Amino acid sequence: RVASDWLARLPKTELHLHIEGTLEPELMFALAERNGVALPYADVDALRAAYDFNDLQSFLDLYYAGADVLRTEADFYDLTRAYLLRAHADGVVHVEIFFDPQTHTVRGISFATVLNGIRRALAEGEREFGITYRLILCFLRHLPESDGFATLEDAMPYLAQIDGVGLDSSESGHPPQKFARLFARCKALGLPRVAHAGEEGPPEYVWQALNVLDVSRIDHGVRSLEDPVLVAELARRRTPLTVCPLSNVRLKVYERLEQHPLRQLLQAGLVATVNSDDPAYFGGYVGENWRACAEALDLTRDELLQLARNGITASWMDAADKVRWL
Ligand code: ES4
Ligand code: ZN
Repeated sequence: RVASDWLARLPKTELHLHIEGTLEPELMFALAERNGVALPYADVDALRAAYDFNDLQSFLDLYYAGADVLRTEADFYDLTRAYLLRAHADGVVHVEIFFDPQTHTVRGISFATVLNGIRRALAEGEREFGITYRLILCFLRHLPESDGFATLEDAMPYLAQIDGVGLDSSESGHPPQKFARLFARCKALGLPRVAHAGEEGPPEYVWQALNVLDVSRIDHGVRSLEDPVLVAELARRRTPLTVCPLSNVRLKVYERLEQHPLRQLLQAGLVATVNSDDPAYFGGYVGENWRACAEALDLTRDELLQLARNGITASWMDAADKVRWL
């Protein structure tokens, strides 16, 4: 068993983190009060008790409802600031954060309000804690591709402040293929691309993310293990997987953490990384994901070091920073 202080000091990255998924019940109630929003829960405990999910969709329903308390630039700043305090405490040196503009613009909140609040906290976090960052705009795949194009239009004045695009929300029934033209447009604009694939969806969705969307990373990707030809291709291309172990257990991709295939991914030669996804909803920030996996899977020092190195390698941080951490 590895020492917990050794694990705590390991330089960590977070490459799969939905900022809306860091909204803790306490902050949700505080923002509801500040903005005059009524929540359908008596208190924080009643809300937390509702975090008992059967699958991805049952989580997403609560996640989108909770995001309704986010209204002003100060709200997005406070949300991101609270997350960065947690990340810093966990020894995170670099974060790549997803945000879902469509969740907010549909409620009449401007793209700039969302972006400015998040970025102000990120810039401050780098000055204060040295946490470097990238920001990734995610398109919601349960909505039509035309909605994604409208969101890309909203983003056009701010492209210099967006480091890449992703694809999230309900996977089943919404294959990457559905967004072929949108991602081609993003590629033409020079935006790096990632996509959630192979979380609940089949290996075929991972193939589409690679070959149709031309992504440089796969978010989740755990179901790739069902297709040996796909595993060989991911290893050959060195395409990183941003794996979220506690998320996978909470959303019942795996019944218990002991059954999580993190070690198998490493042994197959894949660039697997450890991330937290929606930590306020899934019961653990990135440090807890590392600790829980080290324990449940009895990971060795070498395996943990490999995961940490994978996080640096898979990130979009500056080359000089990679050299510094590797
Ligand atoms: C998500 Cl766990 C997960 N999967 C897909 N989309 C998401 N958005 C927020 N969390
Ligand atoms: Zn995710």
